[in-house]
Formats: sequence, C-alpha cells, structure tokens
Amino acid sequence: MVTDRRSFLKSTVVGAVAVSAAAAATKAEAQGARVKPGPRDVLLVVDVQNDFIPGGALPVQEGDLIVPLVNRLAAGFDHVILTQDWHTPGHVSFASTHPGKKPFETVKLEYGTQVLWPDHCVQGTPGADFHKDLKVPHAELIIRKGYRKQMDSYSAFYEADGKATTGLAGYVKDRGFQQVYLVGLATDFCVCWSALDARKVGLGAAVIEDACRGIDTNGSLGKAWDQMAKAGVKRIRSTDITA
Ligand code: VGL
Ligand code: ZN
Repeated sequence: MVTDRRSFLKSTVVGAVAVSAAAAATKAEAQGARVKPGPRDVLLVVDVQNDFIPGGALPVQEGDLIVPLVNRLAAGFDHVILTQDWHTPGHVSFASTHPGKKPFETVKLEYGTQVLWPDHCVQGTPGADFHKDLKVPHAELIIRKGYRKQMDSYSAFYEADGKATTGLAGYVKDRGFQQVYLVGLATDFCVCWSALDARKVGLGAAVIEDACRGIDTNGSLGKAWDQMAKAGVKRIRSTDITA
C-alpha cells in the first residue's frame, strides 16, 4: 500500500537522522566542546624562563617542548599576560640562603612550609630571561613575582602568605577578564597556585595540561591536580582550543 510504504520510508529516514545525530553528539562529547577565546578570556603564560628549561638552574623536564605550543595557543588569544619569576640574590626560597640545607628540602617560615630551591631566576640574570623561542609579541602585561626577599611567590596573584598582592587581581578585574587559561612551568607550583588563586578571586580557570610541565617533587604533581580539581579548575588540552 502506498500509505504504508510512505510511513515505512518516513520512519526509516527519521530513524537514520536520529542515529546520525546521536553519533555526532557522541563524537562532539569525545572531542570535548572546543572553545574559541573571546574578549573576556586571557591566557596566562607562567614562567617560561631559561632557569626552568633543561640546562637551567631549576630545570623542568621537557620544559622546552611546550614553547612552540605556547606560541601557537597565544596567537589565538586577544589577551595574553606573561609571568616572570624574579628573585633577589639571597632569596629566602634558595637552599643556599639556609646553612646546611639542600635543594628540595623544606624549612618552616612564618608563612608556612617552604620548599628550598637551587638559586634561580635572579633579577637581571640570563636565567631569569624568557626562553629565546617564546614569541608572544602581543602580550599586554608582564607580571613579576617573588621579588620580596623574605617571601616566595608561586602564584601570579598573591605571594606565599596569601596576602601580599602582585596587583594582578586588580588588573584582571579592571580589564573585565572573566576566564583565565593557564600554560607554562611548573604545573605543580606556579601554574597550580596561580590557578587556585584565580578561582579565589572569582575567575574561571582552565589549565591546558599539554602546554605545561611539572617538577613533581614528593608527589607534588598529583597533589596539585587534586587541589585544582577540588577548586573547580578545569583540566583541558590544547586541542580543546580553536584559533
Ligand atoms: C617555580 C619553584 C620555584 C615555578 C618557581 O615557576 O613553578 N617553582 N620558583
Ligand atoms: Zn622561584
């Protein structure tokens, strides 16, 4: 019968559409929703400095590998901020400042437990310079941190006591940015602390994990990811961002 045949065809077509829509949804889910950075998004490029690159004073494994990726991602953002670890000579975070202490040991300071590092990113030294291949000419701000001799600062927002400010929270608010994307070194210290503070000041935060590398001392990398997840920091990949 004509009608039967028609309704059969119709249901087949509807069925096919439904199946392909479901397949598309599954594919999109598997890929994750891709994000195109907009005017309220800012990329924070954390400490891509010579001392954190293999061959530097506090090398992060594969730290050099992220540089081309960071350049590519940055090109897709209208707004980029760079951070620069910027310590005084004899800084309190240096093992050499504490007689008898070695790098990666800890000391208790007024503001809490401080991991001790090799001397690194001393103001004005080549180790504190950005990696020579980092190309982000449109970066709008370079925020320096850790320049108070008696206090470390992993975060780009607040120093280690959680109170001394770098001014970044005010800047970001003034500029109307709402969502911070983070890349750079090191995942478990400056990237993590910056992401946590971004959440504290009411910003959205997403760490682009393949554009970061970690130090991982005493389980610090796993702990960092746990803390970030609890604080609502998104963990994404560079393929989640479209230019
Ligand atoms: C960093 C340790 C000491 C970092 C800075 O950039 O993650 N880590 N200073
Ligand atoms: Zn440092």
